[in-house]
Amino acid sequence: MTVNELKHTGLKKWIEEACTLMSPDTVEVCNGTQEEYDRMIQITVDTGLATPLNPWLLPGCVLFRSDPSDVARVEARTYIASQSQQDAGPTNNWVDPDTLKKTMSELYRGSMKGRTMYVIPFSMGPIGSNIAKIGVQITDSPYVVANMHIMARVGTKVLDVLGADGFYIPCFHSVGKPLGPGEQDNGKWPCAPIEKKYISHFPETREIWSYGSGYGGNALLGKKCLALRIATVLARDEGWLAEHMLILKITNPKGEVKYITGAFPSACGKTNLAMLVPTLSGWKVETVGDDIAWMKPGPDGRLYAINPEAGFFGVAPGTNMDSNRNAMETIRRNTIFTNVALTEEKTVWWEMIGYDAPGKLIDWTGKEWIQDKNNKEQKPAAHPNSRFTGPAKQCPAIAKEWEDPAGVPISAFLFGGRRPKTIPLVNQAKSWIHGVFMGSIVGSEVTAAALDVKAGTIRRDPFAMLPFCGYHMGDYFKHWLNIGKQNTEKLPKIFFVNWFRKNAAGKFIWPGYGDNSRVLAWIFDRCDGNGKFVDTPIGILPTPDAIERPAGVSETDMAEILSVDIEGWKAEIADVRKNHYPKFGDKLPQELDDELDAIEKRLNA
Ligand code: OXD
Ligand code: MN
Repeated sequence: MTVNELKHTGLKKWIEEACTLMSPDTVEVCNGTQEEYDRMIQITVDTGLATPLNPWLLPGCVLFRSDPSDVARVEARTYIASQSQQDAGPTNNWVDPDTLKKTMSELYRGSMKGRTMYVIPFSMGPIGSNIAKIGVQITDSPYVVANMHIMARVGTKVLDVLGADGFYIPCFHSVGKPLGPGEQDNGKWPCAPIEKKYISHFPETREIWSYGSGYGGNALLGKKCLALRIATVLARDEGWLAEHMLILKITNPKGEVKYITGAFPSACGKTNLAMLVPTLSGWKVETVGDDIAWMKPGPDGRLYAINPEAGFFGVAPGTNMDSNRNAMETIRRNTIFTNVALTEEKTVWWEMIGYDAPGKLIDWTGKEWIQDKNNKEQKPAAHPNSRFTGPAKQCPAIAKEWEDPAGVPISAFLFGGRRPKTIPLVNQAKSWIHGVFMGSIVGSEVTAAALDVKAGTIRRDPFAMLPFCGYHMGDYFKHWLNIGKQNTEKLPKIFFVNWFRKNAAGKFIWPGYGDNSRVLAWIFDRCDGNGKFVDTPIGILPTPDAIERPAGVSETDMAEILSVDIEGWKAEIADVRKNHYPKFGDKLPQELDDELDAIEKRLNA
């Protein structure tokens, strides 16, 4: 389809303006067909950016290696450009929107020279669902087009729903590397230097402008930019929730079903939990989503969730047949790998894939790599943030209702993080406000010393939304409290879980992975008012015999991870009071301050 054939006059005008600014050689409106996907992949193969993988072992799969400056989300270059700085809040970078647009317009000027501008109409959520939203991304990256084909619903069917005057979120994207006459990428991943990368959000006008990066969350604008940062603003204004949450379906041995969502900071095993294979006999877990949940009250007053995405953009290292069999099965075909290592057989390998490197590899930087297990300093063959982009429909554990436009009714919210001490295995909130308090203090131990934070310290990441909330986090807490004022008896129950407690020797006490089903079973029962419990100063905990112990966990271990560490909790409360809550200034809702006082009082009683 050509731009002239578009029915939506606003969209047509927006594309024409973008063309004038960015000067692409040609423009193509994406139709979302397999032919189009195959053509995008072929272009990247022809320009030396993609390596086709072994068609017998990994049919339909390709490997990309990005530029070393373009391997992850760039939080320091991510902006919430609201009219007033106060609205972006203390946890976001802010620039005045007019200033930012001026700066970025200069960068966009001529940025697509020598390239094709692709126009990708996409739906976040099943097409036509009343929870779904439409976006239109323009991009000069065929890699992005192919990834968007997997991660969202794209093409003509979206334009049909948009009609002549429907609402869409306009998303600009350019890798920021125009080509001279006759020039080609020639195997060099196109992007701009770090100081020219901008991932910008304009919450009032619902716009996204991204420049200079071709990677993941910076470039696949439906995901973090639209489905979280812009969607949080829409959700606040329209009375729903846009959250960094997995969605799972759990069935008990009697065949009864519940749906649970869970928010965990990055690198806490969210994808693994969404796809877990229970070790508890008779129980079943299926996947609805692994990263984002959009939830709206349904006609019966319950909250209904959809997964706005259509694929998984998962971290490869650490994914193996034990940690996540379902993910491994999902990515056996039609998958895009980025920055993993290549084997001589033209398959993929990464650290902790479950077996040693099979011979000589090409690492993510394109160099020869031979595994040397005696060399503790050896750099990894796959980048630690290397990824797979795989279609959700290929997941063996995908729930049959994962594309139900009405969504699935949620019974429980989980919050969690990596907490080696103090935080018990599972803790049910006593009330909605207590649950919001739990979400507001989510924290996770910093494991990689690469961050500007000392390894071993706790980085607070409220609701696992720190990099993803499009407005002031204090107002976001208030929004959560407001949601709790409606249909109170139908609201999901809230739980805090912690799979990462360590013993005195520094070893994990709880095995995690499939054994987390034991905790989910208790949560399931608590949603019906069942399950053995004790009421404690910090919340409702299981009795030590309420959760069936997995192999290797002794009675003493269980008592330890289900105990109330009074002194640890006093320190936790003191840390929240001194270092965390003051960040939100007078936007911190009084209810949360009161909750802090109430818990402290109970701990001192
Ligand atoms: C992600 C993240 O990539 O949370 O999903 O960082
Ligand atoms: Mn995420």
